[in-house]
Amino acid sequence: MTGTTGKKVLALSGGVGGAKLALGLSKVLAPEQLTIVANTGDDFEHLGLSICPDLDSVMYALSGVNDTVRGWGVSGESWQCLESLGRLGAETWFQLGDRDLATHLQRSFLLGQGLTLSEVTTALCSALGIAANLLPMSDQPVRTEVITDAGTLPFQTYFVREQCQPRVSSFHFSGVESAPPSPGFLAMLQDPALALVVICPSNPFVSVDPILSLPGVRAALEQSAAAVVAVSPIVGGRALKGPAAKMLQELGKDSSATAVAAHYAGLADAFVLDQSDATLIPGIRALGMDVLCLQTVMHSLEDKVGLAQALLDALLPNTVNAGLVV
Ligand code: FO1
Repeated sequence: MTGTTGKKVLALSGGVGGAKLALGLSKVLAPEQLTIVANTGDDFEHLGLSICPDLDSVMYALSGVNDTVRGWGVSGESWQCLESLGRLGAETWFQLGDRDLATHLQRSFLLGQGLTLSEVTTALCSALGIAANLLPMSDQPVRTEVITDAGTLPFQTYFVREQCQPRVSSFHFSGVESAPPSPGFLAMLQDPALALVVICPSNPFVSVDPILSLPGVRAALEQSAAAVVAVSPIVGGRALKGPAAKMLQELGKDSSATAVAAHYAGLADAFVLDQSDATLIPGIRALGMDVLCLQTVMHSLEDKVGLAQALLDALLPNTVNAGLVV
């Protein structure tokens, strides 16, 4: 290990796309250097259980049990409980696998014992052998609602039950005004060692905006001495995963990395776009951001580590090393 300086990195993540970069960062930074804050606007209560999809996507990715083909949940999953629930007349549109269910049961149990969501997340991560610090954005509930031509829909109803088909016009983060950032998130925002904030390639509207909308977060990031870098979830005009491109169009914007950069203008000091989008560089520079043109499509572990290392080399030189990569 060479050149670890004690500088800290904060990653803001949604689910699957963000989790890929979070995993890469966890391979090139020492555990005490990295804090990952996950969106909890996707959370909901289902069949009496507390479901936190983005926290779980990051947690499963960091512990290597994520299903990379399906994109969510645990690999090697079975569905016997869901089938039995169906026979009992329960709702089965939100698919809870047997292995994944254990997470929701244990989380719900610990929350019922009075632990905060931060404490529960730390306990689950520790049990899964995760060294990096993963935190919910808040310990208080925030619930994303999607305003669509089919009415106002809770996020998972829009995303899973309605398969993102309704046309969106705006978003509402119910409860956000009274949801302070989680204690660990707040501490990181105030930590003088914080040198870099990475907005992962997650959906800007429903994965990142809930985090930025928490009281004080945007202002803290704007005033922070730490550099803020956002990684585009749009490559070649298409979302790497999920409805980001469709949402951009329905909101009357271009489905392009430039539109994502414009969304973060005034907040991000630098923007990362894919090498295949290099023609967009001048337009993004004109928004007042430095531009990094990197390979952002992450299929393999090498891709994830490569993007993390390239980001840190560019924005935090002399901070990381190659020795931690396993
Ligand atoms: N996504 C789906 O598209 N269909 C599902 O049935 C589904 C179930 C599910 C269960 C647990 C969990 O943690 C995540 C799950 N997801 C499912 C993903 C979830 O909807 C996420 O919110 C999205 O991936 C957006 O981040």
